[in-house]
Amino acid sequence: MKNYVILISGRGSNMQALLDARLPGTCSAVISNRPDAAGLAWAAARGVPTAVVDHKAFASREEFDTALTAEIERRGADLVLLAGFMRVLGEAFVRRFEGRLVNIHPSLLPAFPGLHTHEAALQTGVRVHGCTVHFVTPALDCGPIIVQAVVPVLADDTADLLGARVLAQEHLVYRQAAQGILEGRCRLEAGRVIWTSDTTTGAAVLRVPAGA
Ligand code: NHR
Ligand code: GAR
Repeated sequence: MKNYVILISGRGSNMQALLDARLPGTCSAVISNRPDAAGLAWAAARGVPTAVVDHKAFASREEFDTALTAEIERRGADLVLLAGFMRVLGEAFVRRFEGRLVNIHPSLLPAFPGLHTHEAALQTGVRVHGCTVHFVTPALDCGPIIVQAVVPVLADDTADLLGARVLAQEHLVYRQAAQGILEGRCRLEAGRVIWTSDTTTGAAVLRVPAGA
């Protein structure tokens, strides 16, 4: 069985969805850069080891990245899943975990990288929005795409309503991506995502919920 770690900064609903999915692997730790992240208590209550690497305790981003690397490697992780993790990671960190470092981003990349994606989608007036699971590369929110889900943008949407619609899909596609990687059906090869076996059809990697 492979080991994976989940990196969080806050609520941890994506972390919960991953842990509830009973993935084919062992979660060796949930690690937060914020000591007060609500997700830590939930993971601990489930018997999952937790750790904090507080970014405020380090003088530079590089030192934080080094401490985070040490914590992850101490847990022996084959896969690192960013789940609402809010610190930009440096090139050395990303290179070290290349091909086994994955993020979920709350927009249909390459649209709306960065923060406040639901506000940006409403502001821009797009009719579809969604989320993206991608391998992490040094360039923020630009890595090779594993799976996406779309949702409609509705007439009376607020950022909260739209965000909740996206979040429900995040929980589904993140477990799909993590399962594929842990089972060896999805991998990064020469900067492209290769899905094998039953997931080679478009339907498997683009999730369109009923009503979208
Ligand atoms: N690191 C790299 N190198 N590449 C990516 O693609 C990354 C990454 C680190 C995190 C998640 C990402 C997202 O899905 C992610 C992808 C944080 C920020 C940010 O600006 C931007 C994007 C993402 C995560 N963070 C501020 C910072 O100064 C802090 C904001 C805060 O603490 O609230 O690091 O959107
Ligand atoms: C999720 O919507 C996730 O996609 C997003 O933050 C939320 C975290 O929720 N991630 C980012 O914006 C990364 N910059 P969660 O803690 O309940 O999973």
